[in-house]
Amino acid sequence: MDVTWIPGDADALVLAIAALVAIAGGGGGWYAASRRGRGSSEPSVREGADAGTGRSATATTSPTAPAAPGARLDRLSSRLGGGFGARLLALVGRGDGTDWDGLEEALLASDVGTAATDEILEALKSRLRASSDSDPREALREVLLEIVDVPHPPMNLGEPGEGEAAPMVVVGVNGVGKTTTIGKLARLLTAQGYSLTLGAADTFRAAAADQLETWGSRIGVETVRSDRDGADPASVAFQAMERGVAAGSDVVIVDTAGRLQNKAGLMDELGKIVRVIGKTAPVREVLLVLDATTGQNGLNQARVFAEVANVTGIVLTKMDGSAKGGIALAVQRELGVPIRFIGLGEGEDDLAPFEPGQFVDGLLG
Ligand SMILES: Nc1nc2c(ncn2[C@@H]2O[C@H](COP(=O)(O)OP(=O)(O)OP(=O)(O)O)[C@@H](O)[C@H]2O)c(=O)[nH]1
Ligand SMILES: [Mg+2]
Repeated sequence: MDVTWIPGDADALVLAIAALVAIAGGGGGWYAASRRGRGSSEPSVREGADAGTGRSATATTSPTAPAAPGARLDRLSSRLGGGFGARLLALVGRGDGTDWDGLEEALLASDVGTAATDEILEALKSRLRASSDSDPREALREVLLEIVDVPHPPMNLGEPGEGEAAPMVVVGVNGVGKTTTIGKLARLLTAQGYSLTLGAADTFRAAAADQLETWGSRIGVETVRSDRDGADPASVAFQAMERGVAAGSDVVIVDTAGRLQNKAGLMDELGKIVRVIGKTAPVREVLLVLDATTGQNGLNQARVFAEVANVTGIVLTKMDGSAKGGIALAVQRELGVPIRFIGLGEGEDDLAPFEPGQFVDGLLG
């Protein structure tokens, strides 16, 4: 469901405050007062070279060159799937040699989900029956590829150098890897020539903004933040957009909190963020981050987020530690939006653009 937003009184107040802060160049007491212990009246915009001081500085480049995006999934493929492919392959044989019950169990245990499991079993049966000497591995490869190979139009971020300040919002429950993914993604996009601004709209705790700022600092991109726990996330998002436009950034990536336990609260907060960003430019991408180790629970989260925000893409994190990687086979068909990236570790280059063929080959080992 797309969320349509009709500003209410509370929203009008948020916008009014955000606009006041912007007009005053951050000099209004509200935002400045939210900055812990600096006594400065400037908005809390920091750049890589000067993280922590609040001063503006020329962004530095990352000390190490990022790994090439296209080769990442190949490089990291040995971390994929936790033996998922090997378990399936052990059950599939030529002719009548397939243990269909065992295969169904293995698929369900890996959180492929019932609908995708049925589809895989049916497709595999017809392939193996069509020819008694079909190569079981190749048949399984083709069937899995059919499941994951859905249309992947490019992300709607414009071209590097256009300076459109295309807003991207990153959502997901707490701990799934949102902030880490933004750091890795910022490094990847920077390597592709995009200039970025980061917005720390997870204001639930200052440490969340610190974490994002540390990534920004390492990569050499600006992070816009408030140091006050509980500051209005939508105001920070607004500030990030303003700064992104002023700096001529190509993309503004906004981090969000994942702690809202109920749908109404989530809808309220994400809605405000999207709406306030939309005052500057409509949100282009909403990336939903899912922790692959949570399996079906992750799918349930995905359904809720898809209802409250117009999710345009999925990032599956922790595929390196997941024996339940089958979620990758279920989630695209469930949500109807493409997997964009796969997280395969905690390192700065351990995020790979999703490519169906490489992914299935990696799964099957
Ligand atoms: N192994 C592995 N760990 C990951 C991956 N992505 C993130 N993590 C780890 O997961 C933990 C949580 O990551 P965060 O980025 O802080 O998660 P978050 O969603 O921002 O969490 P909150 O801000 O609390 O909502 C960190 O220890 C990350 O290093 C991944 O792809 N693989
Ligand atoms: Mg976070």
